[in-house]
Amino acid sequence: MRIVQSSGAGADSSTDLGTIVVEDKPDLKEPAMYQVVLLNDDFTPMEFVVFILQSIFGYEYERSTQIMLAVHTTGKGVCGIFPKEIAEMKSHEINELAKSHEHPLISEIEPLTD
Ligand code: TYC
Repeated sequence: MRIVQSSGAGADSSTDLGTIVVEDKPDLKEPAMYQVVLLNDDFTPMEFVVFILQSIFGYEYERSTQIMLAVHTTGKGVCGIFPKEIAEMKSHEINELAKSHEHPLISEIEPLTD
């Protein structure tokens, strides 16, 4: 922020334009991005994981099945990348839904480093 004192043409206060506050160009930064990571376990039904991926991330059935199978075979997998607050919300939603259905499914968030 800069403060600019401006006085008008004359010396008297009738032409004084007062003080102007000038905002500098805002320092805009890209938000830090986070991955929502789904962890495999031996008990959560595959259909429930597919349902989670469809309902929380909006993936089609086929894409949800691919992601679920990738997690099932490799142990974990990224289901989406979002600004921190959204990643936190989605991960929380997954974990709460899983708990309410008594499945051990867990998701985590991880900062995306470049
Ligand atoms: N491994 C589970 C099963 O065989 C399915 C599963 C997939 C569980 C992905 C969790 O994040 C997961 N029923």
